[in-house]
Amino acid sequence: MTVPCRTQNFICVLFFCFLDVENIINISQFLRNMLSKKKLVIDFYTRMMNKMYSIFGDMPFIKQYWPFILTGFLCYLSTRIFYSKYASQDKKKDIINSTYQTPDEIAEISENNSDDTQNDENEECDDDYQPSLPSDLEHIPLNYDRISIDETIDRSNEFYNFMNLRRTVRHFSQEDVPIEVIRNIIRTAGTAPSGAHTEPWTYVVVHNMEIKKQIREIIEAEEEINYKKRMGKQWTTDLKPLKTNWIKEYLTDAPYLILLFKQLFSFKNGVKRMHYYNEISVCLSAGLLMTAVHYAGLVSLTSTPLNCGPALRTLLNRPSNEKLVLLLPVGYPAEKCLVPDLQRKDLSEYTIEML
Ligand code: IYR
Repeated sequence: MTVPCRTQNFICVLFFCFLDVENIINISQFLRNMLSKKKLVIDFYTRMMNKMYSIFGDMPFIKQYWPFILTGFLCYLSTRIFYSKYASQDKKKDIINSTYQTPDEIAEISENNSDDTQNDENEECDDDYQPSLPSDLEHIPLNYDRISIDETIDRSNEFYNFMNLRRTVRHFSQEDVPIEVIRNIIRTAGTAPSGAHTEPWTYVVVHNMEIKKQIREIIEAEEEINYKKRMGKQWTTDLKPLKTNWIKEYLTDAPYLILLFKQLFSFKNGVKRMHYYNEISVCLSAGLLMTAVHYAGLVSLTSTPLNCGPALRTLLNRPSNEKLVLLLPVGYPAEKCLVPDLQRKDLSEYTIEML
């Protein structure tokens, strides 16, 4: 049977459409896998060739024009290879520009890109890996005291009422706070859960006025550009009711500045330790820190100094595997401290109950 010329053309077009970037990558990965299993490859190749011959044997168009089709395909392939080479160079640039991805980020399938391929590492032998925690880590009984349901209800209510009093403060008293209090607050923050118990946080506590002044200089200079040029009209308009700007007296008024860095990875006994979910872990720790500050009768501000991370990291001598996440001034509120009269959303506005 002879396949019509138009159908053969259609098959060629389909073939090229099918070979988009992802498919080229998939095919090359597939070929690499196959090469590691030579016998399978030979079998597969023989079967493919027989199949191709039986298909194309009945297609005079393809039979006649195969050199053009092949040339077209090779041109297509070299363009793709050229493209992916540049894409991988861009990727390297991204790493240098610190868009370093941890294994959890690599493993995550984005919402609009369903991908069931496994992380390449999974194909390696299990013996190549050693856990960061001891492999014979003991599991012990939970230290837990059960309280009555009435007490649970009372405590949850009391704690909510207490936490509801927490306010973000931008006007600090210069009154000092014992370092012991700050240490206990950070100890509390250190009880946060973290990815694979990697505890990927570094808390830098600054009390020294000279360093606080330098931090303020760096932040005010950068925030002035942020507010005037980078943040945009909508953002600065949204911030107007909160009366924030690039002048940040709290950076020298508050007795303590706590700078929280996320550690992307670390080294333990010369072995690199991956810090999974490091940003989430650090944010959980920050939540506990804020709670502990409030419980200790102090106030804080969870500030995110935009574009100041590298300069502050350098000033504070932190290594390049650490990135600044938050800066919190901590202390007592100024005597005539004002806060914006904000209302919190009602529970029903941000909760969906499926009871
Ligand atoms: N980081 C700036 C701007 C800022 C941004 C947000 I979103 C705020 O809620 C508050 C301030 C600053 O600290 O002024």
